[in-house]
Amino acid sequence: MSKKIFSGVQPTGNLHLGNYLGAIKNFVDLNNDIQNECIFCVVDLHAITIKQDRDQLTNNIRETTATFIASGIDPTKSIIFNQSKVHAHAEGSWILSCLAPMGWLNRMTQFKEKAGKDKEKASVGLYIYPILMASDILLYDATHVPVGEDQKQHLELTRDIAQKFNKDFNCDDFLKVPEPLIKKSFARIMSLKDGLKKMSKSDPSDLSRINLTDTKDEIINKIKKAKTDSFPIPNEEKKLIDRPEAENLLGIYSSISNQTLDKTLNEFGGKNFSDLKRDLAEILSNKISPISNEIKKLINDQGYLDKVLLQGASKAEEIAGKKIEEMKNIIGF
Ligand code: AQP
Repeated sequence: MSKKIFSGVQPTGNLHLGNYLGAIKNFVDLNNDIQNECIFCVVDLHAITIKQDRDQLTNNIRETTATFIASGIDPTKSIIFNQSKVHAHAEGSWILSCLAPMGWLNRMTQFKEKAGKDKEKASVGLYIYPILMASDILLYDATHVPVGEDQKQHLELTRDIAQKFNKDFNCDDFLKVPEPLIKKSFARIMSLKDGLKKMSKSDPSDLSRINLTDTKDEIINKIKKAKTDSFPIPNEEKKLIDRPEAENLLGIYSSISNQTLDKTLNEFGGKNFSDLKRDLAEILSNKISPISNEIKKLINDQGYLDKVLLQGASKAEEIAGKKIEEMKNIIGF
């Protein structure tokens, strides 16, 4: 069955292994299925919900685009563009924010995590971030949205908003209710320094994550320094309870080698973490180094990256521009 895919990544620098295994690797598989129509967005409007440096933001938009292409997304098959170039996203977001109740947004855990204790100082944009995400997805009639597990709640909100719009305006099925595509296992990659914290671009410690631009030596060093515990590796999944760092490293190994956790536990059960770390560093550098080299090459070709984004924006505008006009008509504008 053909799918209409939409997903986005924020150009906030330091794209990492969590972004790759949780999202971008799936984008590539979906791109490779000729039946699918895929749209991958560099969500720069989302990025400014937190203060950004001007030049850094411009570079990060290009670097995220380069990462998509270097990972295997073909810009001649899939649409790649940056969100701020298509006006309908912001317009749709306003319309949907007039319909989504505050109570729904108050439940969003990502806002609570990102705003932290000082939520009075967080931007209003950060609070309504999930509504902009709903607008992104619904404007393209996306049937499926590949995301990491951390975005599941936002996607459920998108579904609720679509249903409410259709009901409030009596326009059955006008906004398509999308399905999440979340990997069943290892959908949340954790920090290398703390197995209870998500691997994240904004973690102040670079040792907490494998960046997609890391060199082979950096990868080896980070895996060597990754936190573990003092017990040997078990051979059964149930023995990983309360061992988040062990579970994370074994999960990363399984995910990058496309094998089950059971198989990895069979391979390493009873061995020391130094054995797992040696093999993990090798398999990661074999996978990440070609992507990293390609990103560095593409970044030097700004003209090409800008052309990909411009052509993508023009195709995206055609789809989203039509949908927003229909939406405005339904409302009565
Ligand atoms: N640790 C993770 N494990 C699995 N998937 C992850 N994703 C992010 N972190 C992990 C998935 O990557 C996609 C793009 O994420 P994003 O850039 O839009 O925003 P994010 O989730 O806020 O990413 P970060 O790294 O955590 O950024 P900061 O530090 O700025 O908050 C999404 O599909 C996400 O699920």
